Amino acid sequence: MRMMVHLVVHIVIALSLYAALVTTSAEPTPRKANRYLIEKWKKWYTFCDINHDGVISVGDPKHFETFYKGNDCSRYGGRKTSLETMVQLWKAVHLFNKTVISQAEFVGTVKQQFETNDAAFYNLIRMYMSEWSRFIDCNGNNLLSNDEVLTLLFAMGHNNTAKDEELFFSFPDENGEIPPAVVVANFLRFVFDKDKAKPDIFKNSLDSGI
Ligand SMILES: [Ca+2]
Ligand SMILES: [Ca+2]
Repeated sequence: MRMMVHLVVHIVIALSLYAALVTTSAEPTPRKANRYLIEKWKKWYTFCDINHDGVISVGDPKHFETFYKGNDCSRYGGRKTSLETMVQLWKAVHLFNKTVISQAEFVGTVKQQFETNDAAFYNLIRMYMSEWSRFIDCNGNNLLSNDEVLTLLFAMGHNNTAKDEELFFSFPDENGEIPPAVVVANFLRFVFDKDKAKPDIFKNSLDSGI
């Protein structure tokens, strides 16, 4: 009889623990940015200050606009999206359609998007990076060559060839070229992954001072 009572008590405890667990996991958990993400977003801001004047503004995309106007790909198969589209997307993602944005405003807006509008923001960044891949694929072979990536990094004001190549060779490749999906997935990890323990190619590259 005593054993029976013990058994029942154990079952009741186990069931209530299970119920508590189920209730907890069923509750919506709000997404919160952590310090690691905020640190990465600050670096992202610095990376996008293309003309290196300390602030992101409409002056920055002008740099890559001028650069790519002199970089015609039509004889190689061409780009699959236009420079105008890339300028507009760049402004939407980095300026949130303002004319100038401080680092604090940028990080604050990204944080707000991350915490309140995550799926839409995630899809915007994924689409943005996919469009870049389509734009920089000068020979239209659906792979990104060393030359195509280095041209982009130069257009973005990152003129240290050794650092640029270090980034290029960090990606897993297919016969020396990078599938666009690899770049997109790694950039999404850079912007959205809170886990410091996971390797992050873009974070490492920015840390190394690309
Ligand atoms: Ca700037
Ligand atoms: Ca290519």
